[in-house]
Amino acid sequence: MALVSTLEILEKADKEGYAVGAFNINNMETVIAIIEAAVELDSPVIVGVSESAIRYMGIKMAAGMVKTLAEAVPISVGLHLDHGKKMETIKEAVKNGFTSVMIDASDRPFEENVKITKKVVEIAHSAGVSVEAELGKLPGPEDDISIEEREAFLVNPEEAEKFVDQTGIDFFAPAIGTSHGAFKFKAKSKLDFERLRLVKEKTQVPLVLHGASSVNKKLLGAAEKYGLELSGARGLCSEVLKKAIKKGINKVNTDTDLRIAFTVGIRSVLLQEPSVFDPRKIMGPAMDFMKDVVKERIEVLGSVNKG
Ligand code: PGH
Ligand code: CA
Ligand code: ZN
Repeated sequence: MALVSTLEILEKADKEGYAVGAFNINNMETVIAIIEAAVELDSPVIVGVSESAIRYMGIKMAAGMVKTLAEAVPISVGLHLDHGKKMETIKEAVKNGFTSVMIDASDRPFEENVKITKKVVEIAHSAGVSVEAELGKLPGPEDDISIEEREAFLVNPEEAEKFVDQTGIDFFAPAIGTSHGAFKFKAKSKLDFERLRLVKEKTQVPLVLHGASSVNKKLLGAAEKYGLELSGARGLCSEVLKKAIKKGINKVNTDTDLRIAFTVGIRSVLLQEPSVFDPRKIMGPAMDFMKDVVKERIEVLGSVNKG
């Protein structure tokens, strides 16, 4: 079917108490892996395109691939601009049929973030496109900061309420303790659930969890097997993620797990079969590894048979 409104996908998830995966794409193989996995589990799915992915493949290529594939399958597929920073990219995404955009002005002071986000809401809503925005920061564990400093990075629930009211955004990404990349936690994964509960109570909109990759044992085992150096890598475990979904998370962003799976797939061929030089034989296993990741995620998120 044609692309489906991201807001519609998320409002249904909110009402029924599950989450939908938003998976970042970098090339055709990622798009196929994500959509095939979702089709096989009859799950809705959101395809995320970042500004750097747009620089890599062009917005027309990204949007074209997703739209073409979405039209050929029976599940709901949303197309989302992830971490939009520039007004120009927001406008391009709206023009190219994205069903939602994220404006990420979370590094600006509150009032400025409100002003920028309001402008994006005006542009996007006039084209029927929904909007995500973020408050707080996602630090890396490599940022050597104290617990108090880390707390200060997290979303303030009162501010979240004001922010959602004043901007009119459709879904909201609160910083509650995750970070982007393969090195999220020094020890066991941990989120600020009380903060999440308050944000949900005060905003009443679908909530988004960034930096949600699992970097799980299976991926790390495969990485080690094929010589991908990832020592010390740690992601969000599925129990913690499931609890976050119970408390109001409806969109779960995954990029790092797919990057690891892709690289592991490529390495497995190149290491084991030195005479292979057919790109399809190199990329094929990478797609299979990514499909596995997407399926595993969909099962944890509870969106099986909700397609
Ligand atoms: C993400 C992805 N994209 O917007 O938040 O996070 O690095 O955990 O995959 P990960
Ligand atoms: Ca940010
Ligand atoms: Zn993110």
